[in-house]
Amino acid sequence: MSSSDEEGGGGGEEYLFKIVIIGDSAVGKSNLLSRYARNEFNPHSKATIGVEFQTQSMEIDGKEVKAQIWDTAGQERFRAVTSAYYRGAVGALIVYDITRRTTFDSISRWLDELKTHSDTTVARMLVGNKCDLESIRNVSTEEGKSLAEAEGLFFMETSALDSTNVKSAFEIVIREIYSNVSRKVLNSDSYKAELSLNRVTLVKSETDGSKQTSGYFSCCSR
Ligand SMILES: Nc1nc2c(ncn2[C@@H]2O[C@H](COP(=O)(O)OP(=O)(O)OP(=O)(O)O)[C@@H](O)[C@H]2O)c(=O)[nH]1
Ligand SMILES: [Mg+2]
Repeated sequence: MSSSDEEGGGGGEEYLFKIVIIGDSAVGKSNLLSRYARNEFNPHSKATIGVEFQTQSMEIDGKEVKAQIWDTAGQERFRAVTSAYYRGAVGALIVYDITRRTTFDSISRWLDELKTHSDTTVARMLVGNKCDLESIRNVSTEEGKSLAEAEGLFFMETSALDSTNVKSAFEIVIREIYSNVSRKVLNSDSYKAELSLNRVTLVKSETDGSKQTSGYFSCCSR
């Protein structure tokens, strides 16, 4: 046993959430992650091979919440074992490129794959990346929004290049996971066991009135 339960101590609680980034090759998954975790952008980034992850912390309700964010290849031939990639994920960013319609058409396939491999509630955000490239836009904000509405996803348009909405996109997902974990579920033993396997610690039973609205829309073309 490592850190034991502390009654009323207020310290001791630790949260670690696994989040996956998925979407076609070259939509900007790796750059979204490097922008969020290291504030870096690489205009010449190479296609990802295999799997990488970065851990980033934020504070919610005075608690440190860590997100372990996984990035993999959009290209089938470079992908590592798919089920391992998704295992234990409680959040997902599903990314397309607003300048390439084919990447938007692939979203339903990515959603299916996510559904097939996930074993628990996953906080999902549809991300239309590269919104700095307005002049060659090929998918309208409205289309993104309505797909998100139809599928029950959060939605944002982002730019890893100029940083628009990158932090918000990740943080909304992290907050949603946090609220999923601290809100419902506390009655289900199997769910608890599952979460602790995934190294997510549950808050004792806390009546958290601050419910987040689902459907959080934002985009950069205001
Ligand atoms: N203009 C613009 N270019 C971007 C943006 N995000 C990424 N790019 C560029 O798009 C290309 C692909 O970006 P990556 O982050 O490597 O794409 P990926 O989704 O990780 O690709 P795979 O690893 O093959 O799945 C690179 O040339 C990036 O510089 C963005 O927000 N705006
Ligand atoms: Mg990549």
